[in-house]
Amino acid sequence: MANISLEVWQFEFVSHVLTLGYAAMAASLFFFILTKNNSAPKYRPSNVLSVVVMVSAAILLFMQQQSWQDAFVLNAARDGYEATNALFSNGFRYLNWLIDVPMLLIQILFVAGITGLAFKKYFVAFATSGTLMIITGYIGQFFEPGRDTENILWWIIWGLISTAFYVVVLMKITQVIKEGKNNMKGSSAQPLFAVILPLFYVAWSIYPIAYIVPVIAANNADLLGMALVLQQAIYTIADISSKIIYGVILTVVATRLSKEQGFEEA
Ligand code: RET
Repeated sequence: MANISLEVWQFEFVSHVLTLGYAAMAASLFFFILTKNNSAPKYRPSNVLSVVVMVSAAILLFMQQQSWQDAFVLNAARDGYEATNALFSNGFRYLNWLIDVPMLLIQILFVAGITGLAFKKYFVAFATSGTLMIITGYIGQFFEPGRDTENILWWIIWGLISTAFYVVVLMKITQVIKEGKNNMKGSSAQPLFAVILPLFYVAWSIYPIAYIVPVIAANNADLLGMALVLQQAIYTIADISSKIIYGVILTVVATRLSKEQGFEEA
């Protein structure tokens, strides 16, 4: 990466955070496989989609960690890291989101009990707005401050276009959670399902915050290392919340609903 040197702790901290990210996805993969049959067949696609999300995230976050290792090298005095000729970017993350965002949005439909025409409508809306949100953000990150192709104006414009699609996602998911709560009236699973709304708003909104973090280094290149540390830590927290915690809640809700409906595990 161009002209960035890192303190030893900065390099190591990001290495550890990125490793935590893919290890958590690999571990949770087993949770989602092993709990699939705890719920009735109609709810199981939610677990199956969590499995898809985990595999894709574990592989792409591993690649993200490798690219971090390749981008910096310990200096001769062993008191800092210097940039190599390899680039570090968040590119792998965006590829991961391209797969995971539509999956995460669609998996909740199965647990919320949305069927028929409504299912098809939400499916199409989530797949298109989710994908467009990520593709436009992906274009924008090429212009991020600190990159060789930096261009603040284009970075902001693509970020705003992406935000427009994000607003659509938020509106639709709010409706889905409301409908799901109605479908769960009288069930002990309803309060837990309701927790997904604030969780979703917080966890998903962390991503655009991480997108703008490099702004702190726009006028001060000394802060580029700090921006990288913050951005990678924030993305990892967001990933664990939006994929694992969300998926576990959906699994527990589906298991409770199944039990209440008389489903007995074979
Ligand atoms: C971008 C670009 C800047 C504007 C906005 C963004 C939103 C990103 C979101 C990502 C969610 C990702 C998830 C991944 C899970 O695997 C693209 C950063 C609004 C909301 C949930």
